[in-house]
Amino acid sequence: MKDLRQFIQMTEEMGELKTIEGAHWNLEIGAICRLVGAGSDPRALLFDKIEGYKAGYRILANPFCTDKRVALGLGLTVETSRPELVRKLRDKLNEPLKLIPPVEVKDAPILQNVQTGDDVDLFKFPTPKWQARDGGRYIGTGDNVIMKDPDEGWVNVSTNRVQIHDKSTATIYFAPGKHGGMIREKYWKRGQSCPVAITCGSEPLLVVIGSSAIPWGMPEYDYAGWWKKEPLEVIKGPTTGLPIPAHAEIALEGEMVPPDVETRIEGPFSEWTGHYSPAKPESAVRIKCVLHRNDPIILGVLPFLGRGVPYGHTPLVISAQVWNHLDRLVPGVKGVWCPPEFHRNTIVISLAQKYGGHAKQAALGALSRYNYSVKYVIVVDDDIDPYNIREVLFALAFRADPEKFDIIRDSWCDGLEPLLSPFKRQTEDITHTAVLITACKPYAWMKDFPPAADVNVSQQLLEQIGRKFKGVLP
Ligand SMILES: Cc1cc2nc3c(=O)[nH]c(=O)nc-3n(C[C@H](O)[C@H](O)[C@H](O)COP(=O)(O)O)c2cc1C
Ligand SMILES: [Mn+2]
Repeated sequence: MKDLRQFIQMTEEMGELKTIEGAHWNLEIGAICRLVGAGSDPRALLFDKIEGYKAGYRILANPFCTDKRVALGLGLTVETSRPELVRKLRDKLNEPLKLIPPVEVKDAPILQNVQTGDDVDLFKFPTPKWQARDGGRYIGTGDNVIMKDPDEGWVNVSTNRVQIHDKSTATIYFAPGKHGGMIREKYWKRGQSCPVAITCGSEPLLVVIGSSAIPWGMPEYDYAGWWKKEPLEVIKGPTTGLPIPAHAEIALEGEMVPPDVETRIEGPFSEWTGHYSPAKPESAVRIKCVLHRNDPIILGVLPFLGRGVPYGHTPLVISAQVWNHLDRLVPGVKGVWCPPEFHRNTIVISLAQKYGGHAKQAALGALSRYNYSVKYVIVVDDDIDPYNIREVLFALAFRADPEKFDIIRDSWCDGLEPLLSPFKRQTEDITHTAVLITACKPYAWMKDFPPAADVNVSQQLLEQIGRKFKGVLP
């Protein structure tokens, strides 16, 4: 897959696309995304003929609301079973990592339209105001923010929300400790603005990779090359020189000025925590150049859908990364899942306990692989299905002893954490408390633990009552 258009076409072939014409960018598109996303048939939505905009200037939203489309986006064979999908992804991530750098091309769809100087106009795209209390219009949700480390020379690519403020000014939100934010600080410390390119709409894999926890210093484009088994085609950005995917839909080039030069109020934005982020000053991004394909398509990946909608690629990616890590660390891991019901702040590990301390070791291992914004690590026994939230809650109710919860203080979190007090925000103490919960039978007296009630009726009993109550039982 090279671009978003191919994803749209394949989604249509799977019968999972719905085209909607005539919606307004102001709240209507966001409302439709929520309604359809929360419904029984959460199709991908292609908005066209958006009110006040040219036909063909489109938005593709809700790409990842079904596991089938997540699989498609990840480049995996389309599976309907979630455990199978996690297994496929784990296999993929276990392939030997051989980074493949991008190749530069001269001729590319993204160069079909290029505007600079006074011709730059961010409002030429039908950017939605997604939710009622959003601070403005967000062009960047399923996007990529591209920056070069000024010391080390590698290119970071991340997914961050991007708000537009006027014809040529935008803002980007970076959580503390994430690569993009740390790179821009390096420029500011030298008194320089930080060059940046933003793409809004590309093959969805680049959003998956841009939003997954890969190490500092590892260029996401090269990682994408490894994933795809072929180099990503890029152009050299006309004003920044930054590499921009040749098949992206829209690219914005500009610079993030130091905050003492100019800021704009960024947010609020309805976020993955199911709450609005606070509004606060962020560095102004001065857009110098806009590039887009003919009839461009904005990609909308809406974090706010997390409340009420079983959505997203993030639980899959985190689960596969953590499981693979744990398999190298401890025996007996039967499953790892990051239940979407807990958004993405909980990791559940199903474990066949083999020795004292095993459960705690697994919990610590999970937190060492994926720490960011994780609030609960729950270890359950291997008779508990981690994909079944009822089972996990059952284990919490009857096999977790609150007296034995381990509290991890000052843990790394997102600035969007709703529990951050005004004082913590003021002092930039962006941390929270995490808890390790062993919701499993105490190893020391496991053999004496009361047997669990039978969930399944034995085959023999099933046949017996089937015969005896034929015509009586459903
Ligand atoms: C749809 C979506 C939107 C996101 N928006 C932001 C954001 O606005 N700010 C942020 O710091 N992280 C955001 N993230 C999470 C980052 O993409 C993720 O933490 C990533 O690992 C950051 O990459 P980096 O460490 O290379 O900077 C978002 C993730 C997704 C899936
Ligand atoms: Mn990175």
